[in-house]
Amino acid sequence: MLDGCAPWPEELARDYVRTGCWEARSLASLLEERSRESPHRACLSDRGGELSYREVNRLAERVALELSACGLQARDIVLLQLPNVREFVVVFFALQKIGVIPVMCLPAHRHSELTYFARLTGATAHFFAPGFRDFDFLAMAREVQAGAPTLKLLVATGHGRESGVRYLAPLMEQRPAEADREALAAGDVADPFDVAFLLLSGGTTGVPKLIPRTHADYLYNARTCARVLGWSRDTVFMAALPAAHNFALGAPGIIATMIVGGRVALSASTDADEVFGVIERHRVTVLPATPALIIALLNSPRRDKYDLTSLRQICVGGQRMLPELFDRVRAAFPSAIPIHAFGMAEGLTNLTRPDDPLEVQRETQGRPVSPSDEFRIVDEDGADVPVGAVGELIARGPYTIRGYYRAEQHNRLAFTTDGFFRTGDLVRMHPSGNLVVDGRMKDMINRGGEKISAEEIENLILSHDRVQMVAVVAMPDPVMGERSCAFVVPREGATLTLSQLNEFLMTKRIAKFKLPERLELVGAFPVTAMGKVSKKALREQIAATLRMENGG
Ligand code: OOB
Repeated sequence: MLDGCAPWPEELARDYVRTGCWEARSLASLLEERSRESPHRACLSDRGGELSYREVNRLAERVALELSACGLQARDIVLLQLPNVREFVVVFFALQKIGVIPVMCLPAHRHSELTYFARLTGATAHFFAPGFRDFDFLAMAREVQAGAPTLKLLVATGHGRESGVRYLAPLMEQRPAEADREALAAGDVADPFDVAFLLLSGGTTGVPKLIPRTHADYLYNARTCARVLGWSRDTVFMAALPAAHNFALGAPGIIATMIVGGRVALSASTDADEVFGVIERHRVTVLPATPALIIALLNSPRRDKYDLTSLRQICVGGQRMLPELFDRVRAAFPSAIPIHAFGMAEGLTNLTRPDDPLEVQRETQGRPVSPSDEFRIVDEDGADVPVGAVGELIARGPYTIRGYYRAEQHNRLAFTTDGFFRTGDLVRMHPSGNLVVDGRMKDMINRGGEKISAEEIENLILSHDRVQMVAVVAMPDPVMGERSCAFVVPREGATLTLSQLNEFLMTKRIAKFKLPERLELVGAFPVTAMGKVSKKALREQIAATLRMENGG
């Protein structure tokens, strides 16, 4: 396995192969097979139009050959930072064809995160969309490159003439020699049981962690999701959430759609009108969404202007969907079933089933998709809690990782000695056997499905010269679920405003969604019996303040 990754124990790996969970096929072979079997079937659409499976495969071949010619080699690691446009899928599969491992960055990531990923992995290339959302990704890419000299190659979408940058549009227009295409197809370089890409963890520590996912484990994860949801060639899956995120990529996602030979509709925007327009135009059947996106769609006054009757499943995940929201979704989209998706980039995917009793669909966050998933609900000592009681969910199985990439020390905390991943989620078992998410132990803020590590932001705030102590906690929000609030004990005689704090944080060049949205200056922090800062008390304090401000 890739250096810095923890493999599954050998005996178990053999078992996963024997029982058919893991197949000896790569992600590249998935697209090649579909392209052979159903060359003319529609595979992918974005604003630029529609592409068949064969067209996507051809484009990926061209890009793969050019990237090889630029010096990219099997097992190189690269930063893939593309929005939901066709190039995302084309480049992803081009990299797979030549065995190159992408780090699945989000368009929201900035210098700090990207430089860190590049240095940790020794990444050799950075793929980006120069003008996406009016941000100068090229200038950022150059700065990141200056701080991480392994980044030899910058690759941008579109056409252009900037020096030192390769542009994808002309690469995608190349007509490679037949012999080169054949050699590429024949020489599938990837080991199906090795790492195909690195996902990003929501992160509960000072720095985001990288999650190595193998071809076999990911294809199994996606295939099982598709089976549980009853998908077929008629499935039209819409990706409006970032395609690089596990929910939209493969759990269930784009890969699951390609496994069943369905169609993917990409939207680079989550604006309600855009989303509705794509659903109507492409007769979308499955929409994955966070509760925050669903609320925005429900609140849009323009919903009635569109024909949304093609929708069959609205998968809601990333954050808990409350039963009341479930009811609103059902009422607003009568042709669709709301599905709870409680997943994590580390692996374990829980889904409610379309044939679960209504009450179970409404009140639970689903159950693991595979019979080979093992999970336990444990107390602080690692003992199983009584059935129905709340405890931490820990999990292992054929698609749940055994360790983060190059994070040995952290892995000792994040995994049990017998290989269970500690999810940090507090759950209980519903009488139906499904899980209900009840809270979490991990120190993070879940802002509309986007995860913010409290420790990461606290470390940055602590470097401000007016700050003596800081604690970042979640405050409740009716749309986002949570937003982040920074409690600060200022230095003697100093004062600080939220905008001063955020101006300072922006100089640290981090993703904007991580900025605190409220600052509370206090004289001291409440502490626990152990003398630690009580984040629980701070969360309660800010929740009470908000209740008071909103008139009780
Ligand atoms: C998904 O993946 P991540 O890696 O961004 O975040 C995982 C964490 C979970 O550990 C849990 O704390 C929270 O996000 N979460 C949910 C949830 N879905 C995720 N909490 C309550 N209810 C839910 N339905 O967020 C993700 C990956 C694949 C599919 C869906 C979501």
